[in-house]
Amino acid sequence: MLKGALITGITGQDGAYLAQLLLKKGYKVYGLMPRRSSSMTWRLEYLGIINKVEIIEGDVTDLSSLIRAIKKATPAEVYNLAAQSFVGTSWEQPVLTAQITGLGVLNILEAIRLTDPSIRFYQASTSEMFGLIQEQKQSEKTPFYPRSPYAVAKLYGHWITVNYRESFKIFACSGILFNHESPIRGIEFVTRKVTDAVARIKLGLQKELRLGNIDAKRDWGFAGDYVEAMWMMLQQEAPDDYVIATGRTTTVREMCDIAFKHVGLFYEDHVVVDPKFYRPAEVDVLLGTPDKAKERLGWEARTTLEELIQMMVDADMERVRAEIKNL
Ligand code: NAP
Ligand code: G4F
Repeated sequence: MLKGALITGITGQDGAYLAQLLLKKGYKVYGLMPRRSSSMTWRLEYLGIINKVEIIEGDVTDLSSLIRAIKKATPAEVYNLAAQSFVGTSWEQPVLTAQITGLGVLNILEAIRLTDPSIRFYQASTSEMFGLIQEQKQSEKTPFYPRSPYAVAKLYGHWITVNYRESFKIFACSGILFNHESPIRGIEFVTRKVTDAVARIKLGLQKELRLGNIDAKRDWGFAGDYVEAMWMMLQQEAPDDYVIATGRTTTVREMCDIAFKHVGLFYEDHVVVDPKFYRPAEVDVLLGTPDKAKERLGWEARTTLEELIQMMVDADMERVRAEIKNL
């Protein structure tokens, strides 16, 4: 019988790449999907795996649906990638963010505890938990200082994962992942907002790009590399927490420069700073130290920021060209 994995958030960026990876490794892949008024499966279609995964209806805020999903899939591994994951929205919908991104983790851990505590569990934690950074380079030992309702909810998810590992001996790992992007990144996040705009400007559909704080710095990697680390964590002898990052930090401004130059444009001619996109509390800089992941998991980022942004611009150029053709 094939080894089973259940992925919450399978329709998101990481869920789609992780499903693709696990299928390649021979897993039977199940994905939890909340009911939506329209289909959200475009990423699974983009990667050509929509017919290879089994979707189970459910929601991380509904414990009974999680218990049913686990009973149906009988997975060896559960990856919790579901979240209200956009930091900006977490100030507009803080309660919902806490329910999904925070308490959702507890619901899954409870479902595992009540059904099969031998299931291995991965929690999608985040560098946003470091927020107002307490050390220049953030590692597993750096104290947290969350700066948004999203980051506070994620901190709860992180600690409840650690607590269930220590309390009930559940094989639970928390991956503290720094920003990771791809051609299937949500359009609301800054990298994809930029690469989509670059394509539209180059092809004559748009003239300017309005952004918020372009001096913010992030440690950006490729999502395809990062989902490998998630799987690796669950294959170890003992559960643990790991920082996953590239070890390089770059401003939004420099990222724009890479994206615009790739198609022969200059960001200075098109980017307009608009305070509308400033956040009530900003995370100015993030820079991770992936040393533990390299040493224990043998993981390191393979894709450079230049390769990543160019890959995203190329994919958006292709999309926008197709859009124009269909006009
Ligand atoms: P994403 O694209 O926003 O995907 C989030 C997924 O969660 C979507 O499939 C979404 O479904 C689903 N979801 C939302 N509410 C749900 C609910 N109540 N029940 C079940 N599923 C629900 O995020 P991502 O970039 O793939 O990130 C994956 C995870 O890693 C998230 O937990 C995120 O917070 C965390 N993370 C991401 C990064 C990053 O840089 N990408 C870094 C660190 C941590 P719908 O689309 O239908 O709403
Ligand atoms: O792309 P962002 O929205 O990502 P952010 O806030 O760092 O969060 C992402 O990464 C986290 C990991 O650290 C994840 F946990 C989280 O789920 C998500 O995937 O913004 C990046 C930076 C911020 O400093 C923001 O203020 O870009 C700045 N920025 C400047 N102008 C902008 C914009 N961000 C967005 N989304 N839109 C702008 O116009």
